[in-house]
Formats: sequence, C-alpha cells, structure tokens
Amino acid sequence: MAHRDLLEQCLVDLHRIGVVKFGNFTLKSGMQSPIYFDLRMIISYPKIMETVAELMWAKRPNPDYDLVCGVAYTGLPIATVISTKQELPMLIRRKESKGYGTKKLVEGNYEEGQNCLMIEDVIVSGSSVYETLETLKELNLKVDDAIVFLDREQGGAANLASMGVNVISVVTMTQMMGILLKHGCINQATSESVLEFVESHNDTSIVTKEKSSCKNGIDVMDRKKRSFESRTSVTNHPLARKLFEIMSSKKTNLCVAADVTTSKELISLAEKVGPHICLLKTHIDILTDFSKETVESLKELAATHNFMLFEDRKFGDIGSTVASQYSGGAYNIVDWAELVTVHGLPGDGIIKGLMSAINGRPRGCVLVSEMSSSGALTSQEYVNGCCKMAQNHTYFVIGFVSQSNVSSDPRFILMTPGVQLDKSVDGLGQQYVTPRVAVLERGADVVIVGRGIREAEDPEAAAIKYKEEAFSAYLERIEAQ
Ligand code: S5P
Repeated sequence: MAHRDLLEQCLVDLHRIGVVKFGNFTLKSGMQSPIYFDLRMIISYPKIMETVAELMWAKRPNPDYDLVCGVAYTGLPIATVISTKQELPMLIRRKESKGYGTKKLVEGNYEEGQNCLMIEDVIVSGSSVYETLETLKELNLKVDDAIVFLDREQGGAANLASMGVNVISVVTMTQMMGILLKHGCINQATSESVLEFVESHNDTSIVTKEKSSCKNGIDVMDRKKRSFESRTSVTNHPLARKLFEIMSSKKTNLCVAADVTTSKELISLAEKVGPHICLLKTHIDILTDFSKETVESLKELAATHNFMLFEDRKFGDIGSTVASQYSGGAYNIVDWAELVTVHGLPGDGIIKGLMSAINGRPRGCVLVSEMSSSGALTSQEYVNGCCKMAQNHTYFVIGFVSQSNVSSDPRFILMTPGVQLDKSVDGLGQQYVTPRVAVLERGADVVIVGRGIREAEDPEAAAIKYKEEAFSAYLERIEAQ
C-alpha cells in the first residue's frame, strides 16, 4: 500500500478503536482540550501498532541510528516494535528512578557518543520529549531527532527546534482532521472547532516538573530575582506572558482597584489611569448601571492603553455553580474579563468548573491565598494548599493575591492589595503597607491600589506616583540580586 493510503487507513482504524476522542479533556499541562489522542490503546491491537511503528520508522531523517529510545509510556511499545523489526538496540527511560537496585533512570546498554532516535506518540509543548532528551544528553548520547506520530501543532516542535532537536511527525492535527473528515469519521463542525482550538492554543512552552526548568534552560525558582521580561519564557500561560510583556514595556506593575458605583465614574477613572497601569481590577457587581456598553468601553480603553481587565469576583463555590456564575448571568464575566480572582477554599473542582466555561478563550485566574484584612483566616496550611492547586493548574492559574512571598516559582505573579502611601488602616479591617514594603518585603510583583488613587485629588497624578514607587522598588529588587 502507498504510504499515503497506509496513513489514511491507519487513521481511520485509530478512530474506529477509539484513539481519537472528542469532548472536554484536561491535558498533562492542565490545558483543557476538545480532543484527546489516546494512542495507548494500540497495545490491544498488534496489527495497528505495527502499522504505526512502520509509518513512524518511514519518517526517519537519518539512515543510521545506533539506538532507539521510546518516551514513556506510549512511546515504549512503539520503540520496541521498531527495535525488533530493525534490529536496533533500544533504551528505556524511566519516569522516575526506581529508588532501589541500581537506581538508574535509563535501562539498556549504550556507549557515549552513540546516535539515539527518540520515539513519542503525541507532541503538545514538547515537555515529555524534553525530559527524555535531558537524561539522554546527560549520558553523553547524541540526540538530534524525535519522531512523533501526531503533532498537535501547539508549539512543541518549535520549542524543541530551539533546543536543537528536529521533530518529525507522521501527521499533524490539521492533516488528521482533513483525513478523518474525508473518510466520514467526523463532521465539518468538529474539525473546525478542533482546528480553532489548536490555533488559539499554539503558544505552549516547555516546563518540566522534575527539574523545574524551562525553554531556555534557566532555573525556574527565585521569582523575586527575575525580571518580568525573563519570566515570559518560563510560563506556559499566554495571559501571564501578556501581563509580563505589558509590565516590561509600559514599566508599570500597578493595578488600580476601580471600586466605583457608576459606569461613568468607571470609564472616567480608566481613561485617567489607563496609560499608567498593567491591570484594571473591577468589582463589576458594585455598578448600579452595568450594561454591555460599559464593557465595550472598558475593552476599548484596555486595547488603547494596553492594560488587562481583571474582575475581582472572588469565586468561592463548587465547580458547577462557579461555571454558571462565570459564564452567563447579568455580567457574563468570562466574555470580557481576561483574569478573575478565585478562592482556593473549594479545592480543585472550582478550577475545573471555571475552565469548563471558557470555551477555548484565553482566560486565567489569580488565587486568593492570603487576605489583607485583619483577622483573615488564611493560615499557612491554606496557603500551601493554594500553591499546590496553582502548580496543578498552570494552564489556568497565573498567580496569587497574597500578603507575603507565598511562591518562589517565577511562573506565578504575586499581587498585593492593601497598599497606600498615607494610611495604615481604613477602620473596617483593611490594613495598608506602602508600595515599597509590598514589593521589597512582601515579594509583590503587582501592587493593587484602590482608594489611595481613586480618592486622591488628582487620580492620574496619584497613579503616576504609585506606579513610579512600585516599579522602582521592583527594579531595586531584581538589581539587588
Ligand atoms: O486580601 C485582599 C484581596 C483583595 S483582591 N484585600 C483586598 O483589599 N482586596 C481588594 O483590593 C479589595 O476588594 C479592593 O478592591 C482592593 C483594595 O482597595 P483599597 O481601596 O483598600 O486600596
């Protein structure tokens, strides 16, 4: 059978046995995806597995390899088939070291300098291939090529190319949708929605758990030492990247809390402070005259002045309830606020509920891990729980609202409210520190200021003053390291 016919038949077979699934799936990175390609199933279908291995081997760019290494787990059986058919010795890279016996991470014989081909089932960001690559390189093996069956076209091939690894795929997501459509396995609408999703999620970065390292190999800890600019490359969240870029280019880490009661006041405040802020934080339910036009004007101002809209909804209920509060209702928050605040209290379900409502839109949240008010019940145990939640959902959580240095992971952006230059309390429990204290002592990346700016005689002048103080404290912080 010609290669193209073999590929088409293979994809139809893979669809038939349930490898190609449509629905709502959470990928390893936490990203929500409308499609899941579960190639593990082929171990129950030896003939199909053989074809998959044949198609992959046919793609090898180099005629001479000394070794083949499958990326755990699905890459392993495929590499085994290639190894026996081609009489090519194989290596296995464990997911974790055994902790007993030889404690080796790689099984099999090899000699330094040998040329090893990597085999992987699917590539999204390239993180799994990267982890294997790191291990093989530590053993002084030569690793130039990785063959993957499906390239989801979400940035993985480019990420690995920037590290000198050539990724060759048997089929791309676009090609696969075309073939499945041609053979009547899926309809036009399914194909379009998958391709739309891929296009809006094609900017992933490599972030590995084990070494906590990233795209350009910089250690990811030490958030406080790093510039916003350098942190854009360690996060896999497009909105965290956007915020880092705004903060670097506008030289502002100021968020204004626009807690006003009329649309007119809101728009007027946004016009005044817009050029000086990275985020405009709203409590949209305080408005007495909320309308679609209010949101349209805010969106326009955000685009003109390059800031992001951040609704301080402090979601705090079970997943199914927050999904309805986020999307729909009077405010349809998901439609216009790129970022929202969320309490960690209900556990993982709240994140899953919110993510189920975003429908492919780039959206993110900030977890409220500590509160500024006196007597707040946010204990250290609670903070630790929030950090764990954030780490498990880096495709939605971009950072924390906090009062202390709750995380040294540079992917996360810390935002500190309770900031004012002239006051220490407000009589209702709020406690204030200055922007310098927030940034230098408490580790804030962003300072959130409400009344200090809103109630000033000249809010624009006040915004400039807060911006300058907060940004110079940030520069002092990164330069001091
Ligand atoms: O712990 C917190 C968390 C938040 S988001 N303490 C806070 O004050 N906030 C919000 O920050 C609060 O809802 C308000 O919108 C803003 C502080 O306003 P200010 O006028 O006291 O600066």
